[in-house]
Amino acid sequence: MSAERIFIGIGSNLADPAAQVSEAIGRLDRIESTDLVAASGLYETAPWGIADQPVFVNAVAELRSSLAPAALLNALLTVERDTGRERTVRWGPRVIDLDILAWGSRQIDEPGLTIPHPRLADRDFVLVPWNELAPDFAVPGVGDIATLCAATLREDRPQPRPIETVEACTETRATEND
Ligand code: A4P
Ligand code: MG
Repeated sequence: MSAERIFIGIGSNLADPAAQVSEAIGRLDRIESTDLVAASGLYETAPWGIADQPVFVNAVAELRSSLAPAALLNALLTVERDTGRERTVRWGPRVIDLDILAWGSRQIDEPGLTIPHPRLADRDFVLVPWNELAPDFAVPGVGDIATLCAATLREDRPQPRPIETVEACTETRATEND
């Protein structure tokens, strides 16, 4: 397993987005030659790009993998397909969207694969969950996550809001059954 830290952005705004994001995180752990190291909490985030669409749920996961980047991207596209995504409008609603945000210190620019993800510095919905996992991580050619995260928050945009944890629901159910 390579020691490089790999970060994946996860987003959904259709068909029970929080469940889709949780399901996708589970599927990431089942990709061959790949381990899920950590996952951020889930956040409700205002749509970016096309404003007139349902709110998103976003999270970031950290992986280790011995796959090549193109092979991991392929595996992510399979997870997207298996989670029921239908490709429609760019920046439009989607059941699940998985982006490779960064791969250690690598900079890759090939047809169909750009790492680091070119639009990450604009995106509070990526940087806020990422900051939970790796505030000190330096995105090559861009900057460290904590600084990028602070710079991306805007007064004219609602901030990403953490969604309540599943543990809270489990506790409630346990009490009801007593
Ligand atoms: N591709 C190239 N580089 C990468 C990479 N680093 N990771 C190629 C993943 N894919 C990469 O992706 C199109 C192609 O990009 C892939 O097949 C791959 O070969 P896509 O996911 O079908 O395209 P898209 O997602 O419609 O477009 P784009 O520009 O990737 O959109 P984004 O950047 O994913 O943004 N608002 C909130 N609040 N939360 C969101 O999650 N997401 C979007 C989509 C818009 N607004 C949002 C959110
Ligand atoms: Mg995408």
